[in-house]
Amino acid sequence: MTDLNITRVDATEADFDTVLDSMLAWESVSDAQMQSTVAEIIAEVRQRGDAALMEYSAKFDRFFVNSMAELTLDAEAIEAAFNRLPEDKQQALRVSAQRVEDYHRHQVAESWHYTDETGVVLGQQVTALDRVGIYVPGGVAPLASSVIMNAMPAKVAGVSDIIMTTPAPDGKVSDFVLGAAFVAGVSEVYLLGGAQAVAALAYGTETVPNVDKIVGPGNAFVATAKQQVFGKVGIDMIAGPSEILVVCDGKTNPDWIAMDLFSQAEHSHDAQAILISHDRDYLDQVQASIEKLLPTMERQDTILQSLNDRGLFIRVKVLDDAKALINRIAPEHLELSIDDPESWLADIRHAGAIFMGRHTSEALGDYCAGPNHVLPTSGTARFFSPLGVYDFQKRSSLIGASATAASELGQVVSVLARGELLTAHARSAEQRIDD
Ligand code: HSO
Ligand code: ZN
Repeated sequence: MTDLNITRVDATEADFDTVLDSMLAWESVSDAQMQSTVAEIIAEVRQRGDAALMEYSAKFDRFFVNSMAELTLDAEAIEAAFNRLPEDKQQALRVSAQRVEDYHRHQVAESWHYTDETGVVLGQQVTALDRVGIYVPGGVAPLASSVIMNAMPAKVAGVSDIIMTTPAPDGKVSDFVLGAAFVAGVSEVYLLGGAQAVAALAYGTETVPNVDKIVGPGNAFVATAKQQVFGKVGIDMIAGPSEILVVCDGKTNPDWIAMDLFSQAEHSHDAQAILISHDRDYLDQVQASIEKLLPTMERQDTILQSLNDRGLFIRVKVLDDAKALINRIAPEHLELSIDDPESWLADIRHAGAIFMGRHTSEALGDYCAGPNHVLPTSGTARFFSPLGVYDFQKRSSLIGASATAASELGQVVSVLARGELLTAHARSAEQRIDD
C-alpha cells in the first residue's frame, strides 16, 4: 500500500482559495466517443427492440439468452429472491423500507384550489407519474439501499408501475438487490444494464414497457444515455462521486471521524472526504486514526486513492468560519460533529443532507434513518434537492370561470391578444363577453 498523503490547508493562508477550488473541481467524463457509442446503442434498441437487448446482454454481460423471458423477473420471482435471504437481511430491509416510507409520506403534496374575487376557481391538481423505471448498477457493491431510496418515493407518490433494470453479468443477479426491490414495491425487474437498459425504458420494446421517468445511479454509459433520452422521458439528476464534509469541534473520538470519512471514500477512488476543524492537534489526531485504521479496511486501496487525490483537511481560525466554507462547497453530506448543531442551521444554506451531532453518522442516512440518500453532488446542492416524492408527482393547473368572470376577464384578453396580433385568441374570449 502506498503512503497516505492527504492535503492539509489553512484557511488563513493566501493561496487557500486556489487550493480549495482545484480540490473541488470534478468533471464528468462523457467525450464525443462515448456520446456516439451511446447514441448508436439507443438507435439499435429503438429499431430492433428485444433482439438488440438480447445481443447486448451477450456482448456486455456475457449473459446468453434465447428469449426475453430469461431477462424478465415478475413479482413472484422478486418475492422468491426476498424469501431466499437470511432473516437478518430480510428484517433490515423491512425496517429500512418502512422508515424511508414514513419519512417520505411527509413530502406528499396535496391538490388545492380557491375562488378569487372575480369568481374564477383556480387551483392545482397533483397527480403521480404513471410508470417509472429505476436503474440499479451491477458492480461490486450490491446497492440494495439505492433500490429502496429510488423506489420508495415513487411508491409513496402513488406511481402505479415501478419497474427496475439491473445488469446480470454472467447471468447472476443479487438476491439482496431483488429483495430490496420486493420491500420497496417494484413490480417487475428486467436483467438489463448499460445504455441499452436506459434505451429500453425510454422507448419501450416488445417486452419492456416504456416509462415516463428514469432514475437511479449508473456508470458513465448510463449517465450519458439518460442525458440523451431526456425530453422523451424525465430523468433525475446525474450524480457525481459521493462526498462528505465533516465539521468537528475537536471533541469527537477521532476514530469515529476517520471512519466517517472512509465511509464515503470507500464508494470510489474519486469520492471526496473533507474535514474542517479549528484545532490543529485534533486534525493530527484524526490523521493518526486514519493511518491506524486504514490497513484494517477491506476497501483500503479505494479509500487511500480517494483520500490522497481528493481528500482535504482544512484548519479554520475559529470554528464559525466553517459556515461560509460549507455554503461554498455545498456538500452532498454534511456532518456537524459539534455540541449544538441546531444553532448552526440558520447559517447553512447549501447541503444535500445535514447530519446533526456526534452520534449521527452519515451511514445512518445512507441506509435507514428515513431521508433519501440520493442527494445533489458536486456543489449542485446550491440548486438541487434530495430525491423525493415531489420528483414523482406533477401538477396540472385548474381554471374554472363563471359567465360573469369570463365576461370580465374577456375584456383583458381582448386587449392583450389584439396587442399580440392574435385575433383568434381575442375573438375566442370576446364571444363570451356579455353586452
Ligand atoms: N452514500 C451514497 C449512497 C450509499 N451508501 C449506498 C451506501 N450505499 C450516496 O452518496
Ligand atoms: Zn454511502
